Amino acid sequence: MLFSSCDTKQKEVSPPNILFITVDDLRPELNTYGASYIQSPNIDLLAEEGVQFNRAYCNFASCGASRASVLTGLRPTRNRFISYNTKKDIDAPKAVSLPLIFKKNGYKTISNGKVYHHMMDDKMAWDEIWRPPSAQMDYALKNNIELAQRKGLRGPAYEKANVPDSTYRDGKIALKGIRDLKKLKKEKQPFFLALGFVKPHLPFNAPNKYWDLYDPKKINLPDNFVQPPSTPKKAFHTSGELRKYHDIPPKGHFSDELSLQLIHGYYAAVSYVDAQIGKVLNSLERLGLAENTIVVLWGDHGYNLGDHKLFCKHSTFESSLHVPLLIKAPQIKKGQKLNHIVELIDIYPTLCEMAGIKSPENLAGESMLTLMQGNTRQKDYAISKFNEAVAIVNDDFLYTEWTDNSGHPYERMLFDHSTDPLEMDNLAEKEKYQKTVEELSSALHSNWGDDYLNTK
Ligand SMILES: [Ca+2]
Repeated sequence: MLFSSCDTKQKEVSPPNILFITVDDLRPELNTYGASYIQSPNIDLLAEEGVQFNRAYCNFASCGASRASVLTGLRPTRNRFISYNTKKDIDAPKAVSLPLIFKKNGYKTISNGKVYHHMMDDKMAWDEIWRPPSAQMDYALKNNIELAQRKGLRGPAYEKANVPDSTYRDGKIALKGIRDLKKLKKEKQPFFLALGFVKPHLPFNAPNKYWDLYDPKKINLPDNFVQPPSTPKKAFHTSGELRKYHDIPPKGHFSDELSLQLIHGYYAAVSYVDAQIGKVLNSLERLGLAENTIVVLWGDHGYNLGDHKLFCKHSTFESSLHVPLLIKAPQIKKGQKLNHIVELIDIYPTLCEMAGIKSPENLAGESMLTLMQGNTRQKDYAISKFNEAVAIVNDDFLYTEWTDNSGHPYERMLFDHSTDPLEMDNLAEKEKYQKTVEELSSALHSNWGDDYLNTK
C-alpha cells in the first residue's frame, strides 16, 4: 500500500481518499501540455503538484463507452461498450466497478454530475448519485433556452452570457463537490468522490469573462485543417454531433469563420471548467484533506477542433484519442511529466494499488504506480477504437485497421508521428511500411483482449 509507513514502529495509516475528476470532451490542449495560449491555471497547478501523463489515450472515442470502460477496467470489444449511449448495467452487468470495489472496501462513494453517461447506471456502486438541475441544454439566455425547447431540435452551438459561474451546471457541480468535502471531512469513513464536469462538451456555453480571455484575432485554425487524399475516406465523418445545433449548416465543410468561432467557444469552455475545478481543489487544500487524498483528472476522449476538417470525436486520429491524464498523490514526486504510453483502463488498477485494495483479476489495464515511482513497465501501448476502426498506439506509430466480424482487416491507416505529427501522410499501403503494418496488426490483435470478437 502506498501509504504504509516506513517507520519501524507500526503507525496506524488512514486509507487515502480519492477525488475522481472527469472532464467531458477535454483534449490535452492545455497550458501544462504546451498550449501556452490556453488559460488553464488550475489544471496546470494540479500537474505541477502531481504527475502528468503526456501520452495517455482513451479506449473508445465517444462518451458513454469510454466511461463504462474506465469504470469497469474492461476494454471495449467488437460488441461491448460501443456507443455514447452505453450502459454498464447492460454491457457488463457482472463487472465489479471501480466505485463498487472502493465501496466494498469501506469507502463512501458519491457520484456528482456526468460520471457514467446514464445517471442511474451502476447505481449499487454509489452511496449517493446527484446531478444538478439546469435549464434546457444548459443555456442561460432566454432566446437560447427557447430555441432548445423546440421538439427534436437543439439551441446554438455556443453561448456567451453575462452570468455567474453557478448558472451553468459545472458551477453547480463544483459547489456540490465543496459541500461534500466539508461533510466528508467530519466523517471517519474514507471517500471516493467523483465529479463529472460537462464542459467543454457542446454547447460551448460559458460566462463572458472566459470568452474574453481570448483575442479572436489570435485564434488560428489547426495546421491540419485539410483531408489528405491518402487518408481512407472511412476515417472522416460529417461532424454529425455538431450538425444538430441551431445555425450549423446541415452539410459541407465548415467555413473558416465558423470554425474559428467554435474554437473560441471551446477555449472559453475549457477555461470555465478549469476555474470550477480550481474551486474544488482549493477547498480540498483549505480543509486539510489534500495530504491524504489522491486526485485523478482525465478527459473521456480527445476532440477534433478542425483537425482533419472534423469537429467532435468519433474517429481514431490522434486528436480523437489523446487525452489529458493527471494524478496527484501524497508521497509521489511532484511535477513529473511522463512519456510512457498509458490508457484510461490503467486508472482502475492504479487507484486500487495506491489504496491497497486488491483489484479484480479480470482487469485489462495495468497499474501506472510503478511509472509514477520512477520505474518503467513492460506494457507501453494503447488500444482504442471507434465503431469498426480499431487502433494501436505503439512507439511513434498510430495504426488503425477497420475490421469485420471475424477480425479481418479491410482498410488500414498508419501514421508515423516522429515525422508526421499532423497525420497528413497515410503510410499503410506503401511498400516500405508493410513489415511495420504486419507487426502493428499482430500487436493489435494479440492485445485487444481474448474476448474482443466473442463478447456478446
Ligand atoms: Ca465525452
